[in-house]
Amino acid sequence: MLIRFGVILLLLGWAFAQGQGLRVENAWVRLVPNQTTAAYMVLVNTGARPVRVLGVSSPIAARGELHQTQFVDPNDHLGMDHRHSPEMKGLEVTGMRPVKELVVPARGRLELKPRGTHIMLIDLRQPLRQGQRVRLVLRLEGGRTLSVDAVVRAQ
Ligand SMILES: [Cu+2]
Repeated sequence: MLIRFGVILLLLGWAFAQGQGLRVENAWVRLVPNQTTAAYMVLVNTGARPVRVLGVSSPIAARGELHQTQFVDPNDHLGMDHRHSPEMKGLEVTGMRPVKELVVPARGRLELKPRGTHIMLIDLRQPLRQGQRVRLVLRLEGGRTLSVDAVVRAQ
């Protein structure tokens, strides 16, 4: 009886850890003729703790990366970095760089979007098709994963 109870607790703990209160909305992959594309989504954390995304992979690509778009103010002669500025008007996209992790705040959300934080899918195995369903696997801290169903569209 005690053992059975223990097993149920373990299963509950596992189920809780799997979900961890993280959910994904509106996931999509940009339809491009290139070998590399980007994926966007809204990560919603209903849990009381921040959730860290440490990596991403997909069966359609050789490699996935977490990226941050970089901006520069053309009027700023020091070339100041505005990566985290909420006010991005007038700023020019100068490139992007891989980041080690994305943090979804407790009871908050993180939007991956064009000109912002995004997922890079590198070396696509096949050309993308409009409306195609693509699986993305987010690797979370603690060795957990979250499977995401994204749709391919032009924008
Ligand atoms: Cu990128």
